[in-house]
Amino acid sequence: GCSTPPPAPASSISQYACQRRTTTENRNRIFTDALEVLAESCEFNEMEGRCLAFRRAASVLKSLPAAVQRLEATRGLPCLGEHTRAVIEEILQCGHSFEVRKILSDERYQTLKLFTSVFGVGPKTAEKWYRRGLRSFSDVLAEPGVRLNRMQQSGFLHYGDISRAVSKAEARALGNIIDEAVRAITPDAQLALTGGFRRGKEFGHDVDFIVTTPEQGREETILPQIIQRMKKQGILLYSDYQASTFDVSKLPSHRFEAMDHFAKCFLILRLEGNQVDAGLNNAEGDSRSWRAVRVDLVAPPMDRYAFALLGWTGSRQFERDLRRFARMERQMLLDNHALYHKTKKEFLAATTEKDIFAHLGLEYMEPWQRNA
Ligand code: 8DG
Ligand code: MN
Ligand code: MN
Repeated sequence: GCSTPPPAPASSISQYACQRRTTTENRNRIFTDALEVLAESCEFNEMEGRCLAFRRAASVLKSLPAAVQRLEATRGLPCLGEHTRAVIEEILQCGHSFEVRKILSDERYQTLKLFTSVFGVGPKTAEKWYRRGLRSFSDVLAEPGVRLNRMQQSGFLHYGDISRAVSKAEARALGNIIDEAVRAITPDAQLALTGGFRRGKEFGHDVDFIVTTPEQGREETILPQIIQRMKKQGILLYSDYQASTFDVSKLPSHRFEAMDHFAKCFLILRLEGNQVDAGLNNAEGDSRSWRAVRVDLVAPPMDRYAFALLGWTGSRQFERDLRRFARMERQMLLDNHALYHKTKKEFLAATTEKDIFAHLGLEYMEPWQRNA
């Protein structure tokens, strides 16, 4: 006879990553890896909307407590469009997606992926080089028309080291080095690990730290002093320091991709093997006693510390959805500097991350639950 479809399970999963607890344990990697290739391919082709849709879908799958084994299991999940469902179904049936395989073997995708893996090379530069007919690093380095900036020169110089993942033990060793520098300069400064390692990741592409001082304004001079000290120690391989352009009266930015205005620096440091408890994560057959590591430092004023810590802890998808949630569900604007209530026309102060979640009416999420 005529059968009615079974009712969709009431979805208890939010469309916002900031309302889903996502640990580093991803049971759906086979799907999320495929979706992230699709997202990246869209990014290379400047299709931002589709890119975001694939990233949102991947993020929802990362939050699931179990692997998806049948397409029906995805019924009622938010952010999964027709295209994503087709990819999931194909992987369930064949073990892989033909569309993803095609992208992975595409010359343009491969070349842009290679070029953007260099520190200082974004999609725009990669595209420019590709359009010149360049396909390899040796093509780029031999091309007289290509002028590398200082960041890109260091990116090529240390490519082998900084394209290799940083381990937790290496992150800890760097934490000790930076902590020692901070102590020597300003004993009452506050230093914390942020980024992926704060979220409990085992490996990262860099190590991120946040530092502040109780004395208002002192935080603006601490980074140049840390850099100076590391230079004297002979461990500074590259440094790009950006002074603060922070303006207290500015409303939080609507644009997610806008960088924050705090004093910060992007570094490449020399890490000695004997400083790392578990040894260096060096390439096989590489007997060097040191490796180069990418390190980011940000120094917000103390009264913005909670906002900066929340912003720099990530993940990027978690941050995007926090801001989207604030705007869409609470009529508030959130960024790395502040939280602003649009209808009340007032700033909401916070000294801890918990304060910010509370202002937003969100359950608190621990850093290791923010791996969206
Ligand atoms: P990974 O390094 O292990 O790959 O992961 P991650 O630690 O999550 O990524 P990241 O690229 O180091 O970024 C960490 C967080 O920092 C991320 O949520 C974005 C945030 N961030 C800002 N401002 C800036 C900025 O100006 N530059 C960079 N590179 N990251 C920033 O909020
Ligand atoms: Mn990081
Ligand atoms: Mn970083």
